Amino acid sequence: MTPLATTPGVDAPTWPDGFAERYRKAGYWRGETFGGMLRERAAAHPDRIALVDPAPERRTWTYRELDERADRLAAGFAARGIAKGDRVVLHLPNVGEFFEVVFALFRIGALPVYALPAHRETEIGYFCSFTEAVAYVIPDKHAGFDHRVLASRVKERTPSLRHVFVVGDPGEHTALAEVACDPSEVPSGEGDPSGALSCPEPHELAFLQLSGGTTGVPKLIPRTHDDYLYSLWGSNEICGVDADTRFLVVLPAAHNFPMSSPGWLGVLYAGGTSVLCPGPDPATAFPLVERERITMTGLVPPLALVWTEAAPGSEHDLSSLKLVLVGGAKYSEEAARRLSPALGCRLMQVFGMAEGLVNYTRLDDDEETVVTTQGLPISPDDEIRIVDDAGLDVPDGEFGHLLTRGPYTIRGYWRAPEHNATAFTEDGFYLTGDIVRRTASGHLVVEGRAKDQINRGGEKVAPEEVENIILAHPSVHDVSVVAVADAYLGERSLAFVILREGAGPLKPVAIKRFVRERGVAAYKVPDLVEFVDAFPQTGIGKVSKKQLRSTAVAEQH
Ligand code: OOB
Repeated sequence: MTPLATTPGVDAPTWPDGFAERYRKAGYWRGETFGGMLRERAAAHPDRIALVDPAPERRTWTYRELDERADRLAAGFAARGIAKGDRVVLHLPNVGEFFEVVFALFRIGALPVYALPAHRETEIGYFCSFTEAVAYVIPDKHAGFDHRVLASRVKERTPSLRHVFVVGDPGEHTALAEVACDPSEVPSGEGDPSGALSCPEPHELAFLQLSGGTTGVPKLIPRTHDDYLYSLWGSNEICGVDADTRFLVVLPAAHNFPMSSPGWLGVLYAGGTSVLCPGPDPATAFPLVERERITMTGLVPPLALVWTEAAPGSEHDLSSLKLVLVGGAKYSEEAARRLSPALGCRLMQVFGMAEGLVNYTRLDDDEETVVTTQGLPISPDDEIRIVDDAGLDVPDGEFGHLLTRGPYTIRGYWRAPEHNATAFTEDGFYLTGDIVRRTASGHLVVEGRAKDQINRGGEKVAPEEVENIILAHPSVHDVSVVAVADAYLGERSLAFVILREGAGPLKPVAIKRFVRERGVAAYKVPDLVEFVDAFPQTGIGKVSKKQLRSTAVAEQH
């Protein structure tokens, strides 16, 4: 067994030297950094449009503008003492400033921690304290929610958190608009973004992504410049992304799928244009597709369904659309078959994970393959194992647990040695928790999941996290949260609750309200609540979630 290497400052197991060398030699890891990538693109085609933020009034960023603004913001961050390796929790919706901040942080080697717009105080408080973040970046208000109030509360109890930067009206915090300064004003040695000292190395961390999660708290995923950049240009080759690509960022820009598969980062890598979509519904997105001549986008299955249904009757010209990627959750074959005719473009299925491995159906796959499989890995060096419960490889065509290792799949979560011991094999394979089979052509078909997780149309819920919250309710004795089938989302969540003896009758809504009031992302509030007297048990006395799930399914029909 090869011992896992740990790069100082990375705080997580990383690729052993032999592997790293192999990935460099094979040309996967090209020794680039994100900061350097933008600088090169800005020099090569300064006046091309990199970004369009259409709302409330249309703003654009050329490659040169994005590069210069990132430099000025990097200088401002450095002047405030934000330095290489520092963590910064980024909690912005799809607005242009998101990209300025990300590239400013890349440039000084500070690490964005990508929170999702739906996250609330519980998640944000945890990200800030666990990562010992020095800064938190927010909008003033978004979707009716005042982020400044949340920020004040989190700042009060997080000693490391020195700065809150606000896009818009800052209230008691600092306006992001006031942070940027001339790079020459920053004394050298304090992270001058143009100075070599502060520049991250390609093998170092670029950012921390969030895991979908199966445990009480989400795990953080450390991605390096080398490995993530490979997933970008590898995706670009498969999806045909080039300088003419006009990508609509429909899903939250902070999620791995719209970021890198091939996503807005892939499109920037190729010199194309990303257009930010203020909302995912056809009424918002279709006019933008027409006006901005969008060629490509990425959707989760429930959205793909809504778009498929809305397109035929739409008055908008969607003919610029060439490719729609669908992934994040299982896309039913029937729904997949209807997409291309309705939208007049190609479909590509994506089965990926923030931990690394991404599979795509290919542009030259026949229709059957595109609608019935979840694709092939990006890299010839993505190692795929499909094993039975005993860990033995199963033959092609049979279902088993998917294990993977490769040039852009992490070898361990950030600061989580105990969890890493069970989430990875000793020889570095990541246990994805997905049940798949491999077809004769090597395509993977996702059949289900062994991990305790609910996939609400691409939004991942860790039952344990929700159970812990509900257990804090004074009337609750025990709780078990499971997935139930749902025609639109694929799955939704059901909390089975056993009340304490003597506790008065409770309505489902009281449990839902209790969860919501704890300040968590709305998608974690159980969709359904059912009160029961006892849970079915397994042979060794554990709660049988399998049996609970089947009870629920039976009751739905
Ligand atoms: C993407 O990333 P995550 O980290 O939010 O979730 C990963 C998990 C996978 O392990 C699998 O359980 C599920 O989401 N999943 C799919 C799927 N794509 C993801 N299950 C069935 N069919 C699919 N097509 O979700 C993600 C990251 C990059 C690209 C695309 C999706």
